[in-house]
Amino acid sequence: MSAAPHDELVVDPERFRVYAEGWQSWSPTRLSGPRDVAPVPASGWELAMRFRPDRPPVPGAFQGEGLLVVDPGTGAPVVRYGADGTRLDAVPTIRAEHRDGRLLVGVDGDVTTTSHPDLVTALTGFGTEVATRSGTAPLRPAPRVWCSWYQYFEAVTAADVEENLMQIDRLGLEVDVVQVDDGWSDGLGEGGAPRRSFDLVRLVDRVRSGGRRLGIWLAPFLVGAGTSLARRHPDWLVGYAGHNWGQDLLGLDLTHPAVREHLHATISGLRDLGVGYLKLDFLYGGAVPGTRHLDVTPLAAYRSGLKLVREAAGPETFLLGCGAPILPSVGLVDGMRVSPDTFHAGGEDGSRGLRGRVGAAARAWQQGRFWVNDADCLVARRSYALREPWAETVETFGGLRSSSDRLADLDDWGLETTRRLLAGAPGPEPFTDRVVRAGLATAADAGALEELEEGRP
Ligand code: 9PG
Repeated sequence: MSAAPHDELVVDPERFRVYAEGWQSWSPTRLSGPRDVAPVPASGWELAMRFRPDRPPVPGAFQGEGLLVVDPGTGAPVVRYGADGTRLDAVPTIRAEHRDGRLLVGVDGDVTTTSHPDLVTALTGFGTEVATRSGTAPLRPAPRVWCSWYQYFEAVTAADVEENLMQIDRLGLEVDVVQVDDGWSDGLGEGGAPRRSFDLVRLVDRVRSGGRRLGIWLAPFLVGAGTSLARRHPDWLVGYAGHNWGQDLLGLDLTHPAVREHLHATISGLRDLGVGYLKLDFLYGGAVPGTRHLDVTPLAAYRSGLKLVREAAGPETFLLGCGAPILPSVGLVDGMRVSPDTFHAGGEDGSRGLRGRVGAAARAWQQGRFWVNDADCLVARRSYALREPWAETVETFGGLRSSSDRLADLDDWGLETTRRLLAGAPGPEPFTDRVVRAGLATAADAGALEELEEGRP
């Protein structure tokens, strides 16, 4: 980016704090101080899957996507640099560099600069103003969810889901949506149909007969480079979107009429089956830089794709964004993952840390303003070494509450915690200022900072 100088701010070199909004759900978002070094990607896939790929971060600078807030630490007011919220398809990148008691702020687009008494007021005010200006509809309460991912991963079967459905009934857990995650289908690149062993029609029936809704995971905005779709329709693809499932990923051209038709058919097909909840994952793929059928910005393409999904899914379907650009998704999803995954396959010993904690804490101000915040699923089984601090994080910062264990395996603590967190799910209202403040304190604790995933994927 060519950042034009925008402001120069006098700060206390020992005490200043910077809040920098990350690009998408999984991007680092934290409150940094003079000694903190903002993370930079170590590889191309990390740039694609953790950052804004066409605005690579500069080492030594703090970078916010659409929002950067500075507490100078001198007693002077907090200064907020932010998108004005009327055009969510144009999100400015804002960089701040510390030089001897001055923060040099550069921007590459329209930014509004305002003063505020403190960080909490600056952030909550931004949330309210952007939501109002972009015309966000009233938020709906999030359902309580059971999710297959952090127990079964891609090996999930319909029988696993049915077993847990039975347990939900037996245990009387307050679950509204039973959500099947990745593993039920070979994805959009292979037509988006269920795997042969996965009888979706029967599952929808079972779930609905108990008065619940079936939820489904899908990654609608990208495909693997080795899939049949990618081979058959090179003109549907935009560009590199990282690496997963053993192959490079390519973003779809959401302005291409044939892609739109394919997406509409896939999603309205799920709706017709009776699916009432969609976890829309890897959404950043719709916003990758590149040439598209229509000459529009990547973010305009992204928003038009997400609007199409909403239309095809119907107004009653709950949409959860994941791996999704934050500001460009405002007003188009009901819930949003605001943090990277905390639990990883094979990570029972907790050695990979509480990765989701900092992001979920830092973004607490978004709850009830942009959407319902999803901090990620509770994992409460005894074998997970970090189950207690993770449950505490979800209880404090989770607006959407979900459980992801084989319920039959839970011990007394696990079951009691799962029951309490589901029953105590907050409404779609903003968290109190006290929670937002606590979130910033958590996000500023350098010892708690999540690190980028080493060696993944
Ligand atoms: C399903 C999972 C779960 C999970 C999502 C998302 O960088 N990566 O390679 C990467 C892979 C998977 C991932 C996040 C990052 O997890 O957050 O809840 O739905 O997909 O595949």
